[in-house]
Amino acid sequence: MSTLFEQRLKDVEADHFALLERKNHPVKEHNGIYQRYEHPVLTAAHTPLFWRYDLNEKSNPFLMERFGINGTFNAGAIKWNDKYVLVVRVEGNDRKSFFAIAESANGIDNFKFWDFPVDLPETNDPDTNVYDMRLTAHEDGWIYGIFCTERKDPAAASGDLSSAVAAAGIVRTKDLKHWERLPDLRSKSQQRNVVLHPEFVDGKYTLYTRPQDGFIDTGSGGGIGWGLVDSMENAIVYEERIINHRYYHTIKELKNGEGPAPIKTDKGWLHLAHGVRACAAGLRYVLYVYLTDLAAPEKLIAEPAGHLMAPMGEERVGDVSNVLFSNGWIADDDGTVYLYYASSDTRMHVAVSSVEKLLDYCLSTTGDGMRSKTSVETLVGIISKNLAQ
Ligand code: M1P
Repeated sequence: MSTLFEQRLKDVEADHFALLERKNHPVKEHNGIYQRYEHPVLTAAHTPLFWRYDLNEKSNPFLMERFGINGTFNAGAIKWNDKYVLVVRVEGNDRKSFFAIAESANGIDNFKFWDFPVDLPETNDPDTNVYDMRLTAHEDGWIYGIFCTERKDPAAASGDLSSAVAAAGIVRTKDLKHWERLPDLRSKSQQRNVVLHPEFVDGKYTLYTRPQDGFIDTGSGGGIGWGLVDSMENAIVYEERIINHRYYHTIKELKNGEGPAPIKTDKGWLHLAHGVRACAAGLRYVLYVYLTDLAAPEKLIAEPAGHLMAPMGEERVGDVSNVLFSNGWIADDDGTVYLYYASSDTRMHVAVSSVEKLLDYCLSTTGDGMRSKTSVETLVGIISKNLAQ
């Protein structure tokens, strides 16, 4: 007769195997811009069993989880050795996030985690929590990872165990295995959602920033900023200019932030970002795109009104509900774009589009006129054109 351990192991292994081998199929969606897929590409249940369980019957007779995983989300992305590779924010039940790499041959299913999480070096001021890495294959030959590093606010009143300070941590690698930690970005304010532009601009490294007054509130700062930096080994942003603003009564009236590094196209730099507004249900995070000038990437060319993607169905529910967030996408040589997005700080999904479609969306969708009247004018223009045909 088999033991409880053996029975459970068989069951757990069978379910894990089935999950990792499961095929993903496009769902019927009619917007014409992108294609969602039926299943999330990564969930907590995708993490290896040998992370979560002690697989020795003697020391774990009930086959209990010894290291619980709460979520797998907000992943950076890169094509590497012909594989679609995600640097995933894995959050344990202990609320600490760390990075782990998962790869897939086709970008839409069968993602598998590498055996060990990323060995992320610390600075002299250890991070309490690290998350949301943006990857940039820079023209200087390095792959940079910029992430949020969070530490307790040293100025917090005694008894305040929530106030934190957010800054941009920086690592670089040539093989995704060995990561060199560089000093954190220095700037005037706290930072989250910092992203490195892939090319030099005026001979300098260029960062998309998100200056913020506090840990949560962007306050008088806010908007997606742009700052030039002399060296990534001692990165200091002296001046930040807001290049993508927040506006009253829009999807980004409360805050916004750059997503992954922008994609270079013949019509300009294609950007993906998140916008946040407050409502009775709390904060609502959606994804939007905008296009900037090829020669002057800080200059806005086009920005369709409203969101590209908003949470729907099961995406709306999770650890932090009503959130879509993206910090990774991959553009293949044939122009296919794999947009990796997380829902509700819980799981990872993919939506597939193309550079051509996203450019058409950007350039042919009317921008936000900021009033109900202007929205109706846009709609009437479409109706009249269609009915006249
Ligand atoms: O919980 C939603 C998101 O909140 C933060 O994003 P932002 O800085 O724009 O508010 C981040 O903590 C992000 O990780 C999280 O998904």
